[in-house]
Amino acid sequence: MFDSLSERLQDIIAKTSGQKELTQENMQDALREIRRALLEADVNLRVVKAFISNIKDRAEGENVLRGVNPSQQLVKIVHDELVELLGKEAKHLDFSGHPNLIMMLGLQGSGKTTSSAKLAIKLKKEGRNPLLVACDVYRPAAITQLETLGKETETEVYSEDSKDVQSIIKNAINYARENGFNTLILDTAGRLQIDTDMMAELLLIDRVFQPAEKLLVVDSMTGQEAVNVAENFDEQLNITGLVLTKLDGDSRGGAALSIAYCTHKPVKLTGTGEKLNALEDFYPERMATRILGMGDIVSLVERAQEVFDEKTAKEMEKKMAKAEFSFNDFLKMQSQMKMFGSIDQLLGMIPGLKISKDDRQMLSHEGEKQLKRIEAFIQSMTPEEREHPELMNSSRKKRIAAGCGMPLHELNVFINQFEQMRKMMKGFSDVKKTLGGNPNKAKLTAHQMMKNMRRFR
Ligand SMILES: Nc1nc2c(ncn2[C@@H]2O[C@H](COP(=O)(O)OP(=O)(O)OP(=O)(O)O)[C@@H](O)[C@H]2O)c(=O)[nH]1
Ligand SMILES: [Mg+2]
Repeated sequence: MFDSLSERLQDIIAKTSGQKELTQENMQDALREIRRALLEADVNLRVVKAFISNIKDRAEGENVLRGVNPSQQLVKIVHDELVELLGKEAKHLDFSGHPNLIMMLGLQGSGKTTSSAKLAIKLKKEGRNPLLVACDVYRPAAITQLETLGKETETEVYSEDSKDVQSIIKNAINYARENGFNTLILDTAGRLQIDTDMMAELLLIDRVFQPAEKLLVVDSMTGQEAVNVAENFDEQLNITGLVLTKLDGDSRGGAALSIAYCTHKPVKLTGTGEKLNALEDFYPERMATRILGMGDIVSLVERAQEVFDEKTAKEMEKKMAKAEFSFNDFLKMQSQMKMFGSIDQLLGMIPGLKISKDDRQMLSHEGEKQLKRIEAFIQSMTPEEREHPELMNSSRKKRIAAGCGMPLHELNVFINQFEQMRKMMKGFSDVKKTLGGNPNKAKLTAHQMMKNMRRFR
């Protein structure tokens, strides 16, 4: 459903990817386009305004991160704001009450009856024992429809040949208690528009039975009107959550994205098809990643945020530039790299870096093997030696070799190569810098990096 919005956002971000830094000017362009994309996708105007203003504030306030480029950082900001917009954390159904009551409400045709049956299947899978209750006593075929769905889903349906909804629910509760059902799904009647009769009935059910869940079922295809309807229902009934149906449809979907923000109520479930297993829990995080389609970049930036603490990185860069890089610095850097994941994973996450899988694995394998040997070597040194590579002499080398069980000549090779290693580290910092810019250049530098690695074998 969000395909076109998704494409638009990805295009906008791709446009910023050649830039070295996000200046106020090019940020403004990006924001203007994001705004337009959201409006075209039918996102509510209020939501768009808040969204853009939040992105702007964050982009201006955020430090430049090492290891990622500004466009990747923008992806992360847009992603986080989308998560925020969609309700931040997943909220699941409330199963309190004996029995537990879940009331489905909404306009005609929004998908209440279908979603009730889908929910029954889902709850059974989760080990609950649901009973469907036919509360739509107005539409002639409503009860038959629910009964058919009950057969298909092998769920018992409670219905009565009566127009008194209150008494039906009361009897259904007794029936459930006697027959071991722990959740009642109340399939209520829909109207073309919100009217006073409908509201009065729902309010009465709410007051008398106090269902744990009052789920407003909203058809995602209905556009901005859905936002108004949801706000209206919520004002009068204080709903507990939303079910967004027909997310499999081909409309723009922006309205559906706006409802959680406008009502401050969580989307708890989504309907994604006509089949009866097409009902899913809603996860703001997953939905945001789906819309933006850039999960890898988001996790790259998150890890960079965790790993690269600004100060250490600056210190190291200075040392590298002056070739004062010590064995300790090497260990520190290596532990940061490890937090990033394997070299293979790291290379795989860098967008635009096109090296073949074989090359990547070779690079990663060689790199990791080499790093392990150097690590063992350094760990056998005294603290002083680690800080001052120039202290190395033949008796120290003998001791260290014995300590880590490596032949002396290998240690000699290592020490001779330590200078080269500093160069390689410097090379790696250049790769990081280059990756902030042109991906084609990055490709070239990755080749240089491989050459460096080969020299170490
Ligand atoms: N594609 C798709 N169709 C859906 C979905 N949910 C419901 N529908 C369809 O929407 C139509 C209306 O669904 P119902 O469940 O009868 O809606 P309702 O809210 O109970 O309608 P009333 O009882 O008349 O108020 C049916 O044809 C369903 O198959 C969904 O997630 N995806
Ligand atoms: Mg119905």
